[in-house]
Amino acid sequence: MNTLIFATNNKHKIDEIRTVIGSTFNIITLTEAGINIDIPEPHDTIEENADEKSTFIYNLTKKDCFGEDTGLEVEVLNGEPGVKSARYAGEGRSSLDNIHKLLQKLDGLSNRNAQFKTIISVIINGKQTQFEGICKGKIIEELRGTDGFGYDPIFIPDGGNKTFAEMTMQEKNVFSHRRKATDKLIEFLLT
Ligand code: ITT
Repeated sequence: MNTLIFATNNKHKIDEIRTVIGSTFNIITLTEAGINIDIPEPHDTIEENADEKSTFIYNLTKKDCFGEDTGLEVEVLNGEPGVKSARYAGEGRSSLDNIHKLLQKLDGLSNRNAQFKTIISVIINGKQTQFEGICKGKIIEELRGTDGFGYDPIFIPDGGNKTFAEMTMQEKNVFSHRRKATDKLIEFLLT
């Protein structure tokens, strides 16, 4: 069975991707690989930061690995918070701070269209490839639900009537950006 190191420290991402991948492949986390490091995300695009994560771990281990970078892109804010999603309210601030900043910026605006974009960057035998997953939806005006992470309490995917934070992980995976990118990764690994 293929073994891949997943270049992330985000436990929610690990759980979501493991649920999709099941037992098809063996996913090893950074902690399980004995790597205690916060991978830098110095770039201005989600694509470049995703590549940074897989390149960083490949250079360290020379093993097959992948990383992913995700951002929430809000239409009326020209794609903000986008690549800055994790630190929208400032370095070291919480997800709740990020949500409140976003809701403040959208206050009174009727266009609530947004999308999550995930880019998975995988390196197999030294060759790097990317896969994209997009989930379109709307930002609501108040927080709903306690599951999930990040911006989940304020995002309702198109075709759904609950926020991601009101869904089980299995329900979120029906719609999610991360699942769509992971499906493409699985297809690639199986061919
Ligand atoms: P790694 O870099 O270690 O993978 P991270 O938490 O820093 O983990 P990102 O830079 O990709 O991850 O994510 C940016 C932020 O976007 C993240 O901290 C969340 O606040 C938000 N985010 C990402 N995926 C999300 C999702 O599925 N639902 C809600 N918010 C999400």
